Amino acid sequence: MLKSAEDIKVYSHNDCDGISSGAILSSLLDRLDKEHEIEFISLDKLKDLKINNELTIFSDLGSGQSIDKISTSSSRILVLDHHPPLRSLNYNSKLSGRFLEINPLFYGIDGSYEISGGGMCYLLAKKFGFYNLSWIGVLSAVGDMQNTRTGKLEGINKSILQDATNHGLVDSAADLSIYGRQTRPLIIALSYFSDVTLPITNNKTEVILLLKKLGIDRRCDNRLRTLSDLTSDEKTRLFSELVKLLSREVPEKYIKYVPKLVTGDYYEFLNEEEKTPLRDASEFSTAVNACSRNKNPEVALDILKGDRVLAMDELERLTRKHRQYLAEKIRMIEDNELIVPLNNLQYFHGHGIKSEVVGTITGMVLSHGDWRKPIIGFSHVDNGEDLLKVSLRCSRLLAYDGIHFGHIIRKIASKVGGSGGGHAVACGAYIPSKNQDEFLKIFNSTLKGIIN
Ligand SMILES: [Mn+2]
Repeated sequence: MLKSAEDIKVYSHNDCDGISSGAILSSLLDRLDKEHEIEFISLDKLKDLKINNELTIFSDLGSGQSIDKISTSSSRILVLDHHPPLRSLNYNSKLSGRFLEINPLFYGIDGSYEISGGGMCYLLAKKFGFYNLSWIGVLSAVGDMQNTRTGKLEGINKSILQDATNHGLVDSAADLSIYGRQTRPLIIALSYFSDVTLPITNNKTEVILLLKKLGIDRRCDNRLRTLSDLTSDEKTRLFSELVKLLSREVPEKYIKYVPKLVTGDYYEFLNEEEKTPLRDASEFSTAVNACSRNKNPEVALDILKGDRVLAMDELERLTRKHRQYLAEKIRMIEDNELIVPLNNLQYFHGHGIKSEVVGTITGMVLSHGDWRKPIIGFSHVDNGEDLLKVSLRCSRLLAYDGIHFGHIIRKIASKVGGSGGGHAVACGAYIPSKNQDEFLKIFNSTLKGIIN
C-alpha cells in the first residue's frame, strides 16, 4: 500500500500522541522518498473531510469515526489507531484492498496501556528497519498517559522501549514520580505533587520546611535543584516522607495504593541535552502539547523530525505562553471560586478558557477542590456551535479502586446527545450546551454509591 502510493496525505490527531504519530510517519515517508502532506486535526473535524489523495493515512484517530463513509472508489485508506473501533476486523476485506484498518483491539491488545497511536506508527516504521524512530514511540506512549496504571510502560510499549534502549536512545529506571524531573525546581515540583491535597500542596513554604527537615538542599551551583539532581539517599528519604504524608491523608482503603502514587519509571532521551525539557519524556510531552494547544503543532513536528534551528525558539515562546495562560486561568477559577461542589462530583464553567486547554486546567485545579471527587471542567468550543467541551480529571486512587471515568463519560455523553471517552482518570466529551444541567444531573446520580 505504502510502496505503490505516490501521493499521500496523513491526518493525525492534534495531541501529543497524534503529533508524535505524524512525526514517525512523516520521517518514514521522507526516508522512503514519498511525497506527502500532513495535517493535525481534532476529532470533531473528521466528518467534514474530503478525501482526494491516492493514499490517505489516519493515525491516532479514525477508528472511532465513520471515515469509511468519506472514502471514494479511487482512493485508498490506511488507519493506524488504538482507540475503540466502530468497525470490526473483517470490515477491511469487504472494501477489497481500498481500506485497511489496523487496531490493537482487533487482536485483544489493550489500546489504553499497551500501545499508543505513535506506537502503531513506529511498528510500521520498524518493518522498514527504522529502529531509531523508537524513541518517538516512547514519547507518544507517555504523552498518552499509557504508563499511569503501573508507573511504567507495559505490553508492546515495553518492547518499543526496549528497541529504544537497545539503540542507545532512551534511558529508563525507577524514580519518584514527581513531574519536572529535568527542569522544574524541586520546591515548585513538590508543591504541585500528587493528586491528593497535602500540607505541601500549592504551598512553597511548607515544601521548604519539609526539605529542611529531610536535610535536602534546595540549591546547588547557584541554581535550584531538580529531581534529577538528588542523590539516591535523598530520594529514599523523600519517598518515605511522601508515603507518610499521603497515608495520613487518604482513607484506609487507599493506603495500599500510596507507594504507587509516589513511584514511577522515568524515560530520558539520551540525544537531548540534560536539564532541558526535551530530555525527559513527560516534560517533552508537555512541550508538544503547548504547541498543539496554541494551534501550532507544526513546531512540535519540526522538533520531533530534528529540524530545530527555528523551531526551538518558537517552542520556548509557546511553552512560556502556555504556562502563563494556565496560571492566569487557574487564578481566575480560584479568585472567583468557580468550583461548584455536588454530592459526588465537582465542576466549574471555564468562562473563556480555550477548549484545547480546559483538560489541562481541570487537572491542575483538582488539588484546589476535593480530591476525593472527580472534577469536571466545561468550556465552549470556539467554532460557535452550541457545543461544550467537557473534561474530567480525578485522583489516580479512584482508578486503582476500579472506577473508569472514560467509560462512564462515554455513556453519559451519548445519553445527552454528545460523544466522549478516554482514560480512567482523564477523559472528555463534547455535549450540546443546552444539556449541561442534564449531563451533570445524570453524572452525579450515576456516581452515587461509587464515590466515597
Ligand atoms: Mn492516542
